[in-house]
Amino acid sequence: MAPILAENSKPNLPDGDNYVNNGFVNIKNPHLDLLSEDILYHFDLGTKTHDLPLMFGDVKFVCVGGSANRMRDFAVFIHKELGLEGDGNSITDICAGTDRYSMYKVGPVLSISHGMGVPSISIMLHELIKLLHHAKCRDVTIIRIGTSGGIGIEPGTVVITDTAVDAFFRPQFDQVILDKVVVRNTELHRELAENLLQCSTEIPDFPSIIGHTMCTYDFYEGQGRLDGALCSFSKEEKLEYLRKAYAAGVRNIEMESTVFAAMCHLCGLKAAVVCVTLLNRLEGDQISQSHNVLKEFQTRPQQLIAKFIKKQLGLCT
Ligand code: R2B
Ligand code: URA
Repeated sequence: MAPILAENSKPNLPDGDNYVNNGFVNIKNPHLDLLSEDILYHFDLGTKTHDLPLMFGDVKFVCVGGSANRMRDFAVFIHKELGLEGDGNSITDICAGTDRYSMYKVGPVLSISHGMGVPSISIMLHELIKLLHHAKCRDVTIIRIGTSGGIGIEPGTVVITDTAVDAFFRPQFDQVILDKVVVRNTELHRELAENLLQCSTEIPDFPSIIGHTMCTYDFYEGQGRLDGALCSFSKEEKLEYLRKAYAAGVRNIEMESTVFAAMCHLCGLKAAVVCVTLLNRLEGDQISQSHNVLKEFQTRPQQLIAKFIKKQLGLCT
């Protein structure tokens, strides 16, 4: 069995505060200084080929989400919401040289897709955090906007995550490094979550709540679904598990929040997770709402984040 190590989640800052490093991200890799060039391979960007401070130095908000189309839609939406000049539809994909991720910049907002699951978002986050470092960005807030399965709540509810938990309801992310398991803290920024909940009270069109979000490594067996290609448990066992999750404070299930929370926390990025629920998992497994309903649901986290960003920029009260 691999040794299990608990990682000190605090960076080596004098006052031990993760979020104090003159607002810069905390890169924790001494080897990076030895590179003559850093190639952000999956973004098709690099420190020698691109002027990263010029391209990204003014970024204050990074919004990440699974689908490339949704993150493009968000870029167009936030362009309109911020009242920026020009046609939002002419926004171009900064990562057009690769089809791994898409990235759009709209004023101080960066909108990036991360694909599905922990490995995909983790690769994106390594390169994004290095990008923010190379670009000398300061005081950046990062928010994952996504979809999820709800537990015991009305479909269409937006869940603002207070703590990301694993499939055993533990607030931790187990990162395998060489032949060891390193346990990382999945704390999210409490004040940011409360701030987002406060913003949500000003959007009466849909319910928003704060709760724990469970992150799994799979959509089917990993989330207790009965409708995958493989299933070895009964409906009663599934419901018992989901009810246990509910009792532990879990209100929704998705596939990226623990690694997102862990990496952002270690690097001192203020981070939040805001996901809409597409169904109530106590009622079923299949996502059977109409295309139009699902499309509208997916705009909900975007509406909330747009309101938050506008408030932060002093564009609304
Ligand atoms: C939510 O939805 C995706 C699976 O359908 C996954 O990326 C997630 O976290
Ligand atoms: N995304 C998930 O990971 N699970 C769901 O049930 C719905 C969306």
